[in-house]
Amino acid sequence: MKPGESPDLRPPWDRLWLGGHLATVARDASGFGEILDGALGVSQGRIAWVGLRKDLPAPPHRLAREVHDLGGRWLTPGLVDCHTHLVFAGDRAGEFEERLRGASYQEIAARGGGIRRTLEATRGASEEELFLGALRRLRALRQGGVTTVEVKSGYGQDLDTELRMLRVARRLGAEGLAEIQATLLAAHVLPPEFAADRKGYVELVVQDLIPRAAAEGLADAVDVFCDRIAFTSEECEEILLAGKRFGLALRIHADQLSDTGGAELAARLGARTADHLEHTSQAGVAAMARAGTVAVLLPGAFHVLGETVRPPVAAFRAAGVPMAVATDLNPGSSPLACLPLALNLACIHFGLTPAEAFRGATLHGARALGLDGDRGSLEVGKRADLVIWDVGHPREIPYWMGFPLVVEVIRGGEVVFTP
Ligand code: DI6
Ligand code: FE
Repeated sequence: MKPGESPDLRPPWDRLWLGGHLATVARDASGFGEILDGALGVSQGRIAWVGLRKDLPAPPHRLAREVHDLGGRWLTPGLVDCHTHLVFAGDRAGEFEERLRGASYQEIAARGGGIRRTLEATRGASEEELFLGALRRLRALRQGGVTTVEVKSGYGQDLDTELRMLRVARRLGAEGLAEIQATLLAAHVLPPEFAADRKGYVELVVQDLIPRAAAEGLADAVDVFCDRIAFTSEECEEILLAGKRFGLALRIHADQLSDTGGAELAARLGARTADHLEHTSQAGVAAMARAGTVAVLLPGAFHVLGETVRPPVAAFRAAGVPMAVATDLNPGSSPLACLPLALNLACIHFGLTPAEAFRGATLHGARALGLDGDRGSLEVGKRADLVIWDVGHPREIPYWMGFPLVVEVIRGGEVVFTP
């Protein structure tokens, strides 16, 4: 099918799944959007039919070239991990030990460790080394049912390394394991050569980094880390506005370690998401609700850093702010390559219901990437990115911790992974 062409969804379909249950997570369904004893037809990589098996318009073998039996298992949309730092070199297991002995993330950052440490390792790594490391982590994510992943740069903070990281993200996409959206995390940490020249770094980002990444088609979005240990709201605004001029979607690491008005900034600039949000105020929540900003919750970082202040989940819920959940996979604050485990952490630490958490890693995760019209739920016309789970009910997906529950991962109607 060529871009722009609409798929022919009439039978005979390419494939039909039945003999099990569906969690549609459809926009207008509540909870998991369960369909017991359901059926789902796929044509040309798209969902052609979803409903109760008993409502199928003809006997299964007349409807599709291949009929697959779910064996009583559950079929759900493929998971969307909408916030990862998948590309990096080295690890920070030494800092993990330091933090267990009492040092804080902020103290380690202040003495030149933290993100700076990974920046040095990443600058020294070849494209091939970065690619192979990221590929390994992408495989781990896929084992947990992930079919779409956002990948950030941000461990280079110079032209060469940032573009190299983004090229790796594009290569990962071409590999076919999952669809990749690439984000230029232009302002993550102030690089050492600009220690005495913050303005100079912002200029480099605005005048070189963003235009180059956009011109080479290497980035879909631009992100910034707005916090006391990172960049001020003014610096972030200047960078995000530059991204906007080049047609990039906007994201913000907001209010993770302190309330710096990141949520309000995201809302004011029309950012697609504000991420972390542990310290977001009521005013921030209200601004996000008015602007339609997605709240991306990252319980892995909260868990690993032993944080105590939770994001205002009840307020997001009351205000109707869509909540996505992602791994934040990175070597410092969230060495977590399992999205189902992130869902468990979102339930335990942040009080999400299992259904809210699951929606956060499907429909709302897709919305965080501007892709909710195309995937994230089982609805006719959407991409057939699907997962078959060996569970008695989808609430088990956030419930079990570290269990391999995935039986099959399907992308565009094709099986791409079986354990
Ligand atoms: N917040 C985070 O949790 C990650 N980045 C950010 O801005 C941490 C990245 C790292 O520590 O390497
Ligand atoms: Fe992050």
